[in-house]
Amino acid sequence: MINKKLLKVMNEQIKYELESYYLYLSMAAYFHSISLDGMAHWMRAQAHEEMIHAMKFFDHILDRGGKITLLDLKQGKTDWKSILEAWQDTLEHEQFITQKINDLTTVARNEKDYASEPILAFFTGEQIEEEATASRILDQVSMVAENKSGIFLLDRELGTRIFPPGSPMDASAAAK
Ligand code: OFO
Repeated sequence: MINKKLLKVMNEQIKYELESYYLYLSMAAYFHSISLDGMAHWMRAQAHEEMIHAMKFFDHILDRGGKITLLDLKQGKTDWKSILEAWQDTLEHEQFITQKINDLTTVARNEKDYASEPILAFFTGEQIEEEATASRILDQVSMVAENKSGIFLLDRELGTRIFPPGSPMDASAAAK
């Protein structure tokens, strides 16, 4: 049985992961609206990953006999002034999620909830990757800044991100 305090923060984490899903879906819409379909594709893949994250916590709670409580999602940002601002928000958001995973780990350790160690170790590693990727793309966007051909090339590169097969988020697969 999952520890009660941990159950509360894990239910909150489902909400944060779903808010991440929403944020990246919103960014995908923003990038589509300015014809940067590669960046939009990258964001759709990121949104797909966030749904998987939410479901990992969802299933962990169920497996351990806990009650799922789906909380209200906060209304997130729906527009950005620039490409740079969107990528800055991406990195900032991932740093926020890393803090939330750290907080979860602290609760689990204080409550001696050892069964949650594998899932929290997975997310600790995942956040290193998420921050590193967002930071690298942000650096590249800053590098090309107002250079339109640089943005065009970066957009093409980001458009090569691979989706898991059959993802409903993959617009190119739906078009086939
Ligand atoms: Fe779930 O890692 Fe990003 O937010």
